[in-house]
Amino acid sequence: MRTSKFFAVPTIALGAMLLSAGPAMAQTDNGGEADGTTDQNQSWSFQADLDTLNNSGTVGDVLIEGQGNQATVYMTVEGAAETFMDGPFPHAQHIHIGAQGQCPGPEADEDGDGVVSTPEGEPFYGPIGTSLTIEGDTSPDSGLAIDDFPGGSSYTYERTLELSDEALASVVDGTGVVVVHGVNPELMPEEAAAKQSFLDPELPLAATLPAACGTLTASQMGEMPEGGADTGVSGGAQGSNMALAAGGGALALGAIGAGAYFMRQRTVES
Ligand SMILES: [Cu+2]
Repeated sequence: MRTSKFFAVPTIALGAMLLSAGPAMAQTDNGGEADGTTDQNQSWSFQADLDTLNNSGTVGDVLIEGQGNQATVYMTVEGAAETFMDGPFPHAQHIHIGAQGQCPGPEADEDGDGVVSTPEGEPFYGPIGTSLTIEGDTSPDSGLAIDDFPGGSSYTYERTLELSDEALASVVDGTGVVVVHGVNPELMPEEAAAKQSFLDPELPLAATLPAACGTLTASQMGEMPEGGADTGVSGGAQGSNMALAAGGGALALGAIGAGAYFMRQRTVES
């Protein structure tokens, strides 16, 4: 049976069904090599262009390559706020999940202070599903652990982490949204720049304000390897599949970056 015509959603659902059938199958096995990993070998790939929110000037690209719940996140971010209290401006960044899968427009500014705060954006992109920290915990609990996030005006980010079932389901569902936070207060309306964050009264609103946002969509990179998944199940090809995915990811990210750069060049010229 060929499954290559199916999109990522049904194949992952199929993987989950096979996985739940796993223990029964393992019992009939002699138990020697029951690693159970082949059922989760389905690879997937999602990407997002991060567009500026709140006049921040911040833009970026995201690529997430995954197999089951294991995911490697590649990001490039440019034009972000540079310094905060004499240090690099920390940029909390998350995969938000489980809402409309959209980035908010200016009309989401309910209190009329001229910016769309993180709570004001939540009806569009939802709560935090994964905190894209540099190290340590990646759960929503670390959403404001600003010491654990990248900082400065431009950076690249790469981390392999485990998505929760909820986060994976949302990403696959098309409602995963990557949000980078932290806006230079000089770019904000005075009233908003003087406010403290709604999320942490110890922080200025500028530190948690959404700066860039993009909805994760299935990338073509993720659809192509599906025909090859059958061969991956048969054993030793697993490692090389992962290497291929990672290499392809880097290539794709480079291509995305070049595209974004080209677009900006055109914007400047026109
Ligand atoms: Cu966020």
